[in-house]
Amino acid sequence: MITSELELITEALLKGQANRVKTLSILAIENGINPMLILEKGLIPGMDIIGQQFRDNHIFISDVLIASRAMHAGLHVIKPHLSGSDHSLYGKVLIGTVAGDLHDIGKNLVVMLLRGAGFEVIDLGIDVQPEDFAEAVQMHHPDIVAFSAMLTTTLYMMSETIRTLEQQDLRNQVKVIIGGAPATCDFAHVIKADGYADDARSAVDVVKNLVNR
Ligand code: B12
Repeated sequence: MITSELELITEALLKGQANRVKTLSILAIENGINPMLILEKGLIPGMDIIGQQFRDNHIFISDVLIASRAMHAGLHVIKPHLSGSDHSLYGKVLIGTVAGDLHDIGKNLVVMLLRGAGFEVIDLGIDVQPEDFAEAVQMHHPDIVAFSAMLTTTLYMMSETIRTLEQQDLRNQVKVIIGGAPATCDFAHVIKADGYADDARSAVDVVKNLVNR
């Protein structure tokens, strides 16, 4: 029963039906389905298929945009249920998608789960210039700075941003973690980041470990 409800969400996302994804997600929540299950078994599988179809040139970028709008409609519904407001704050995380990169679905998931786990998260959004990260570090004094990138061509902006933090004597005040499809643990070592995670759930674990250290 639950499976079919989740499959309907995936199906609606694949068709780019934002309103239907929204309605089905509301229904699923009302029926007591765990929001994490809606995310992992309904919404993300849809985006995975869209990614595959885009890679294989079966759909156009406009189709991807329409599907990601539907994804956001679902995320909007489950967000309040993932991010409880009564959590105590464990630490402060500053996050953004690096300069030149407009992908934010994965980053937004990381934001949601971190907030759900009780962290204060300052989200700088997409296409964040190194100087803007640095300015935000000075302003907000986060424990962790998190970079997201989805393009191989924007990965190097992570090291650029770290360099900017170093130049402004801010690097030793924060831990840096990275993520996004082209990022790897090895790359994190190369650019001397403090942590890497390949999905939003493990991002929470990595942040918890670094804050506790
Ligand atoms: C949706 C999408 C878009 C949308 C973005 C909408 C949006 N608001 O984000 C639009 C249509 C705008 C887009 C544009 C482009 N895209 Co695009 N896009 C995708 C697509 C299909 C899905 C990405 C996604 O949202 N995945 C779902 C989320 C949940 O997964 P995720 O992002 O990986 O995030 C998870 C983890 O990586 C991790 N994570 C993410 N961030 C962080 C951060 C931290 C700190 C941590 C710890 C973890 C973490 O946790 C997340 C949740 O578990 C991918 C294909 C794919 N399969 O990934 C291509 C893809 C990323 N795009 C690609 C390309 C080429 C482009 C364009 C250049 C296309 C073009 N010719 O114009 C432009 C670039 C625009 C720009 N300057 O950024 C390529 C990149 C290839 C490469 N290796 O560089 C991909 C891989 C498609 C492909 N195979 O060709 N795209």
